[in-house]
Amino acid sequence: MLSEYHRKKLLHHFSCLDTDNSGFIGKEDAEIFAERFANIRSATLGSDIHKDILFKWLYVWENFWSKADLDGDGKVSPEEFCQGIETAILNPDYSDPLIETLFDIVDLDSDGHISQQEHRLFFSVFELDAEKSAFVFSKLDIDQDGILSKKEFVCAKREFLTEKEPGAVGNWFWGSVE
Ligand SMILES: [Ca+2]
Ligand SMILES: [Ca+2]
Ligand SMILES: [Ca+2]
Repeated sequence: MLSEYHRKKLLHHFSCLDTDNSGFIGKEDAEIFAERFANIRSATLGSDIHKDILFKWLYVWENFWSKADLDGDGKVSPEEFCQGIETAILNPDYSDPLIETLFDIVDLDSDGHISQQEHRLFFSVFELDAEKSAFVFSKLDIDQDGILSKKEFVCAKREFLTEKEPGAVGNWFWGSVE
């Protein structure tokens, strides 16, 4: 059973991913994220850059998100989403299968870490409060060196999914849960 806070956090995450506000996560949401990430890289639709990003997002949809579609209607409901994550994190060795892809997408200049500017753009793509980006960034930047290393990014995202109660740094990964 998910704690009340955990459930609230996952539902917040769900609403970030359901970017067309259909009430479900679907392939369309993956396509929208690909388009937005192409836009911030000034890549036109249909360009190689857009195709590459779209490929990554469709990979995420087909191999991970859609796996939570228990009733097979082609879309993931909030209940299916919470249940999918709850089941996945029961494994004590749970490692986030999306993290590599997400890190690659967010690391716009491919220099191996996330800058503050990249983080702000990441928040804008997910329609999270850009004002909050600097605050969240400083929370996640554990060693305070002004960049998010892959390790800092990975740990925070993992904590977001697995931590049951408020207080963990990673709970901030997708902005304010409130
Ligand atoms: Ca479904
Ligand atoms: Ca970077
Ligand atoms: Ca850092």
